[in-house]
Amino acid sequence: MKIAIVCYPTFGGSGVVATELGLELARRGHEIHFITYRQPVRLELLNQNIFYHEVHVPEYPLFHYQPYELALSSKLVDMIKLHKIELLHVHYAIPHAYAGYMAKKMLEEEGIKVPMVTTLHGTDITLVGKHPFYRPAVNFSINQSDIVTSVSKSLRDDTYKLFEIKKEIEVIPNFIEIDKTEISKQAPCSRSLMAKENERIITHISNFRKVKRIEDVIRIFYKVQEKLPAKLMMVGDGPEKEKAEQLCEDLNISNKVIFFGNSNEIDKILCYSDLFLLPSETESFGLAALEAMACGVPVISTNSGGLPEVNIHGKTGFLSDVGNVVEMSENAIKVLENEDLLNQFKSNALNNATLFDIKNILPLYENIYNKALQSI
Ligand code: GMT
Repeated sequence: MKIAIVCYPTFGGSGVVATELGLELARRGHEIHFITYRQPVRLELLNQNIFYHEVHVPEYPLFHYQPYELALSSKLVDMIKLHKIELLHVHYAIPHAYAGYMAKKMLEEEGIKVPMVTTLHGTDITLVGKHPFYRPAVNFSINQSDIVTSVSKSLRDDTYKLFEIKKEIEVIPNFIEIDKTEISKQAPCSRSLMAKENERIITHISNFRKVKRIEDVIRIFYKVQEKLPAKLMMVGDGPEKEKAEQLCEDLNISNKVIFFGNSNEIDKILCYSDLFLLPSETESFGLAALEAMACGVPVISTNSGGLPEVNIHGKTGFLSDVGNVVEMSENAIKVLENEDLLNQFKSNALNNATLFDIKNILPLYENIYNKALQSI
């Protein structure tokens, strides 16, 4: 199949999922065209069957806001015609499904029919999409998609609650490439560079937005390091990072916390981690938690959104109500101070992650694509 993928090219989970999906589809012989404003962070261009088309938005001083949706839909029309693309897969309702719908309509004028699959990722629904300023457009674009998928049951249910959706939403969970993590596990793990032998290593990875409750990460760690020797690895960048660094100074734990910034070496950091913290306000899925589990790292998280579908309470980690820092730190200590329990959780985490291996999930997308092609 010739497929166009539209996504956000940033470090966010949706961009990662879209990129990894495209790469695996290309390996299976499909021709994949990424169409976005920057090369996606995990996209290696020197792959067979991979193409990247950049959307340029010309700056014009008259406009207060430059019209990205217009540039994207025009680029979609041009690329779909030029490369005879058969199917459009947009990740994120805002603004991709909206721009995709316009592209479809323009193409229809020329007698070209291209089905559109829309994958909902969370922020486009539970955080931004439901805002009254966007809601009608999001509602419309979802209903106009030929097939709609969501990354968790929880996100599917939220979408039905928040919008008037007339279509069936199919759940296709996010995935991990187990083979790749197995290969990276063979590389030497430089744990000794980061912590002493007797110290436990706790890790958090995110884009440091408010929804990630970074302060809770620091406060959980604060309580843990009072009970046992530990280090905290903070990976990622975003608006809450400076505040987090300040809080570490105020709590006098800066010497135990390492801020890495954005990193392309997540596996190398996870290889020496003993525990992963994800105390988010909401999380449609929690791809970062799954990536940690695939490296055998148990997870202490909240029970919000789709997290219980990934992190199994009492098995791969523990779940708590949002903001319950005391319980999350007690659970962290429980796992970290008992070597046998920690090892049991590590192996459970890895086993559960294998259920989300790309090999199991990719055929679900291929089925959806075939269904979409038959629907037009
Ligand atoms: O919240 C993020 O870290 C980024 C965000 C995005 O918009 O890319 O992630 C969303 O999509 C990911 C991939 O499907 C999910 O794993 C995240 O849980 C989801 N974030 C939220 O729902 C807040």
